[in-house]
Amino acid sequence: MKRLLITGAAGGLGSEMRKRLAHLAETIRLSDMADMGDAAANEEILPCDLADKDAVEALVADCDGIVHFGGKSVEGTWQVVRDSNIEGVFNLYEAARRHGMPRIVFASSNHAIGFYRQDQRIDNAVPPRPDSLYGVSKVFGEALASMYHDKFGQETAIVRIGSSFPGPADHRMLSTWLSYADFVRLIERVFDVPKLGCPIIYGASNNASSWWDNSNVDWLGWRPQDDSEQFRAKLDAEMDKPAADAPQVVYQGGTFTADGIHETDD
Ligand code: NAI
Ligand code: 15L
Repeated sequence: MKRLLITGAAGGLGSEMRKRLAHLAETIRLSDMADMGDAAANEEILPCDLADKDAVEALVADCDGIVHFGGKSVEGTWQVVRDSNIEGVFNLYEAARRHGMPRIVFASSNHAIGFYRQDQRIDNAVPPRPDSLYGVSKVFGEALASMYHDKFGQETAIVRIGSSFPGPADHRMLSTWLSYADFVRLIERVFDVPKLGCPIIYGASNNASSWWDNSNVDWLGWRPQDDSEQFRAKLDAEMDKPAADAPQVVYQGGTFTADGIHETDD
C-alpha cells in the first residue's frame, strides 16, 4: 500500500501496531485526539476527533487501507460512547465511501457478544449479545460495516478482539488473549487476500481454552500461533480464582456484564 491509516494511534494497540505494521505501506498515517509524539521518517501525524466529520473526511483522503482502533475502548457514559464509537464510525465509513473505499480493519470487541456464557462455544454467525453500551456501540459498528459492504461493496474485516495485551491479566483472558504477533499476522492476511468481503473474525490467539470458533473464516488463511497456556502457572500463583458464580467466570464478557450504566465520566 502507499498509505495506511491507523486511528487510535496513541492508545495501547495503536502505539504497538504503529511499530509492527510499518512494513505494510510506504507511509503510515497516524491519528488520535491524544498526543502521538513525533513522526518517524515513514509516518504522518494527523490529530483528529473522530466525532468531527470534516476532519475525518480529510483524514481518510488518499489512504489505501485503514486500521480503525480509535474510540472509547471500555464502558463509558452514553455521550462519550456515542460521539466516539457511533458518530465516529459513521464519519469513518462515510469518508471511506467518498475516498475510494479503502479496505478497513474494524476493531470490534468480544463485548459485542459478552453475554454468551463461558460454557458456550460460538461461531461468527451467532446473534450479538452485547454486555454494555460499549458493546452495543461495537454491534452498531459491525452493522454499519455490513450495510456499507452490501450497499456499496466496502470491504471490512470485523475483528471481535478478545484481550490484546502483552499477556493475559487474569484467568478469563487465558481464553480471550490475542498476542500482538498474532494480530499482526491477521492484519497482514486482511490486506493480502484478493477478495475480503465483510467477515466477522474472533481476534484470539491459538488458546487451548478458547470459546470461539473461527472455522467459517478459515479461507482467510490466518493461523494464530501463540497460546496463552504459557501464562497459566504464573496466574495461578499470583491470583485467587473467583467464586464459581462470579461474572468473570460465568460470562464471556466478564465483569462488563455486571457493570451498570455510567452517568458520569471517570
Ligand atoms: P485505547 O483506549 O488504549 O486506545 C483508544 C484510542 O482511541 C485512545 O488513544 C484514544 O485517545 C482514542 N480515541 C478515543 N476517542 C476518540 C475520538 N473521539 N477521536 C479520536 N481518537 C479517539 O484502546 P486499545 O486497547 O488500544 O483498543 C483499540 C481498539 O480496539 C478500541 O476500539 C477497542 O475498543 C478495541 N478493542 C481492544 C481490545 C484490547 O484488548 N486492547 C479488546 C477489544 C476491542
Ligand atoms: C475490550 O473490548 C477492551 O477494549 C479491553 O480494554 C479489554 O477490556 C478487553 O475488551 C477484554 O474483554 O479483556
